[in-house]
Amino acid sequence: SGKITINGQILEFTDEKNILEVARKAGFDIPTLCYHPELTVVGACRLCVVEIERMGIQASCSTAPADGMVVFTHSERVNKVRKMVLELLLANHDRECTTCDASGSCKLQTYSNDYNIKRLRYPSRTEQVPLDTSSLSVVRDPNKCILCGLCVRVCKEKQGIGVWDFKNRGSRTQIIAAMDQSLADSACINCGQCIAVCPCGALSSNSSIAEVWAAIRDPKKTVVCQIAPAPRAALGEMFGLGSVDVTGKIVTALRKSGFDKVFDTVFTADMTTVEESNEFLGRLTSGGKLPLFTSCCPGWVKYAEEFHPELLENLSTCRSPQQMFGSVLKKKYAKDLGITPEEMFVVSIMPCTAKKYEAKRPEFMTDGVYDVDAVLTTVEAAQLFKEAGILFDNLEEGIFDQPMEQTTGSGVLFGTTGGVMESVVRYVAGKLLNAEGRIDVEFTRGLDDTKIADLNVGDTKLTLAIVNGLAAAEELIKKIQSGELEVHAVEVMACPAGCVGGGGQPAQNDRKARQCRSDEIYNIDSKMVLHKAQDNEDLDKIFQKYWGGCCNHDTHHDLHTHYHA
Ligand code: HC1
Ligand code: SF4
Repeated sequence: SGKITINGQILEFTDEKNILEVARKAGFDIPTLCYHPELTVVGACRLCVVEIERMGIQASCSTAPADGMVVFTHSERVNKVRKMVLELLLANHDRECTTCDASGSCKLQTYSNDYNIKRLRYPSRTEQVPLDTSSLSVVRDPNKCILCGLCVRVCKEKQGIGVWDFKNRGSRTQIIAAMDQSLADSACINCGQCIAVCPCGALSSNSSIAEVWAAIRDPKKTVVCQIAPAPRAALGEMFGLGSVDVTGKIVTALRKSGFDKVFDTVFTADMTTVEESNEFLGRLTSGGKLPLFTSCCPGWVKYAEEFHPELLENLSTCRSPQQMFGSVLKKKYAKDLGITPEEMFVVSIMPCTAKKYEAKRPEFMTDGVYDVDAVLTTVEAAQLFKEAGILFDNLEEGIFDQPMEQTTGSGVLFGTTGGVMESVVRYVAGKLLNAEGRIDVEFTRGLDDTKIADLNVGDTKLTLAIVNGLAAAEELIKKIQSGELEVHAVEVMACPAGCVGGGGQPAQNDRKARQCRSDEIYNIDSKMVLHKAQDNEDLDKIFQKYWGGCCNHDTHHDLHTHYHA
């Protein structure tokens, strides 16, 4: 700690790691491209330079504050360097901003405007290289890459995978998927976290908007939508509303866009809770494989398949809520409507790019057609509403369709890290203790990447673990496999903070945004009437009507699966 002078203002600093963080706290935003507060610092882009007395021009991301330092963050010299850095980057960057997915959220675009770059002194690149569109989830446009390396670092440091790598040196430097493979052939688990950190549109989601419009415009298709838990607390950000609950507005926007039926994935999140909790209780009492790992996150499932085939028996056999809904709609509800699975087109709105991959897994089909036909990320859904000319902020609140309308707060919690575990605990506690009404669980909450707690439910002693981020999951798995830790159940979500931090969520997917969305998820739960999955009466009726009850041979056939190596 000590005192530092920034732009003539004397400030105290304590544990800030670098001048950049001190300056931002003091109200001066220093531009950055290769810096991310949650990743290692490389100081490569030089945009964050500041002028320090007696030290000259230095990168503020990699310079620690020291007592007595005198710093200028926006002096003439500093801004001149920044402009030069931006101009050089722009010379090498495909400037097709009008057709770019990142337009409006691109940091290079924003800074070029902020620093008044009006004319470029350097010729722009002429050579265009092909895009990698092999992945169902992530598209890479090398022409827009500025080599900041954030994708390389997030994949290695947060997911422990390391799909991206640098190749060559100097002016020939490129970023490639390891061993020059296409992304689809790599170990990528489709989480989209590299999209979330990409500052300038080199990585984007593989958009499904065109397919969805084609289905809406096809008179032979009944188009049904389901909305995941997490987008309801984030989609409003795309329309300047902040991280507030926009569930009702999304329902209305979907109807106005031409969707025939609108359902809530929270309904099948409740369904998952019922099936998975009973699976868990069954394994506990009959000596089945433990710990039980959740399997609703398709990024985690693919990670387990790639790196931990020995754990696949531990994964819950429950399909994810997205796929349970797909199955209910194509196998059962289509019949109620008097149409074939092929005549129904199921769209889901998900915070997640891996859900696009999950939807195309061969195990999730009915009569030769996919249960879920297209997945729109939160961002893509907002783009579709914009294309439909919908004035989102003024929309009235719509309600979901019968007969799967009722939902509980526990299903909404799926959208944030710890939420699936809390739902299971509420269900199990409610069932074993015959408890009525609300049951709150504390240890499940908060955005830490690993949470472990012991819990007594009546006479049953449980040790439960929750992780988000696959690097953290890997650490936990090591502890379990070495015998250092004994747990009964583990919730794994690949993305930071769980689905609210998914790779398909709006830009500004940082810690603060994730916290706001997560807070709103708990807020929605607290405003709802019901809080445990077993209290969902529509769900009971649907279980009765379609399978003669829950957790039986027939629900197993339609709502479960089996992951193998
Ligand atoms: Fe999720 Fe799930 S919570 S995986 O994070 O279990 O994507 O939101 O839809 O399927 O319900 C995502 C979110 C989502 C599923 C549910
Ligand atoms: Fe790595 Fe996830 Fe990006 Fe795939 S989508 S490259 S796993 S960060």
